[in-house]
Amino acid sequence: MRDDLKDQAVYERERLEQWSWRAARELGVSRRKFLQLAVATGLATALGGVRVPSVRAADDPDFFVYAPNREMRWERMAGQGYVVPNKLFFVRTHKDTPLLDTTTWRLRIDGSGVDNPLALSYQEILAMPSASERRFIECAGNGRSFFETYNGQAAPGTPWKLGAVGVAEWTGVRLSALLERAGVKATAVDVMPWGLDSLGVRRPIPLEKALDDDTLLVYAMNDAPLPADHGYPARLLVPGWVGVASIKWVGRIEVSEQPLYSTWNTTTYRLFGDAYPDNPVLTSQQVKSAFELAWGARLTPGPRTLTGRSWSGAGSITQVQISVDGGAWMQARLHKPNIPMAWVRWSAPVDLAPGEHRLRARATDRMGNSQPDSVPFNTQGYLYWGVIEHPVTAC
Ligand SMILES: Nc1nc2c(c(=O)[nH]1)N[C@H]1C(S)=C(S)[C@@H](COP(=O)(O)O)O[C@H]1N2
Ligand SMILES: [Mo]
Repeated sequence: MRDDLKDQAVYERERLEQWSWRAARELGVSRRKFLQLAVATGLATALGGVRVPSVRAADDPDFFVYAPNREMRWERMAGQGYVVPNKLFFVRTHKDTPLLDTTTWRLRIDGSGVDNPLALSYQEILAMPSASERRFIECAGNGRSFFETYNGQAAPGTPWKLGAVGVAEWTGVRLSALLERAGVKATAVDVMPWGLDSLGVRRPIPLEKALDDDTLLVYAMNDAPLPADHGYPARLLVPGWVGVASIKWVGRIEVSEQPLYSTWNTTTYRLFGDAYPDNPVLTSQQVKSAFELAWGARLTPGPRTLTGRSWSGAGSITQVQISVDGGAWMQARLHKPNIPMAWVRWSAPVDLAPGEHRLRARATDRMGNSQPDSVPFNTQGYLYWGVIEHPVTAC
């Protein structure tokens, strides 16, 4: 008999450990690694990692729906401006969308890394100098379905094609200004925004990233108050990084002199698998390209202009090439603006004979990263950045 299991805290801790070890094992983490992570995180990490079933719900014509997630349809971006309208922007929510009331909502900033812990109201934040940035937010799992297509191995999770990305103009206050107000110490190392959703999704970023000029606490998206699904009343924008860093429904920002951990930087959002013995933690997104076409689009044969967009978490795009049916690579024309950590629109003329075709696009970014032909598998299906064959039919 384990009497101590009657103590609720002990019981809960033990069950969480059992549960999270099972989950970690399913994800291919070694026991040693798991224990290292568990020690590092005090097991507070065990919550989360809970997988929401990917049910293809309703027939919302604007999205591919994997409730509660919604994938943008790339064909809807043809002829759009630089940003994705809010009503077309993809949604990735681990569990639920909390409906928060700005009259009672507060943003707390606290932890060992600040001298003046504080709690700010919505009004107080709106009264601070604002900053606006056009940047992408992209899910680390964007492109996951292509591991099945090209590596013959499906990874669990939402089977996104390329529509779990979007650029918006985000408006809010610089996180650096908030941290300064809270008296951030020179000895602080990590900054962890906490979501007010029921899972309390949270993931730390290093202080250096938190202090970047374009890292924002956002309260408006394309000039409208942040929609509930995108984090109302406030979310983080962490440019270039995996989407999960851009925590929605933020209620607390913890600043610490010690490294911080949660399940979202230990058991998930790392690379696990044979090709990644060190299980690197995910930070920047890779370089990717997408055509503004439906998957399997039907096009009229003959000459036409193909359009698309390319982006990278490492900087602006320097070159995009396209190829039809495995033929020679041709330079696409890049259209301004070409904003780092956002995307560039491009176009290229083609002449399609009647029949089925495979379109490929590949981009290179300022750091010289160029989309590869293949990508090694990782068990959670993150960061598929290989060149994709987009099927179309001219008829
Ligand atoms: N609190 C909270 N923040 C979150 C999430 C979440 O489930 N809860 N999902 C993250 C993930 S995985 C992504 S990709 C982005 C998606 O942002 P969007 O739904 O506004 O497109 O939000 C991130 N922020
Ligand atoms: Mo994500």
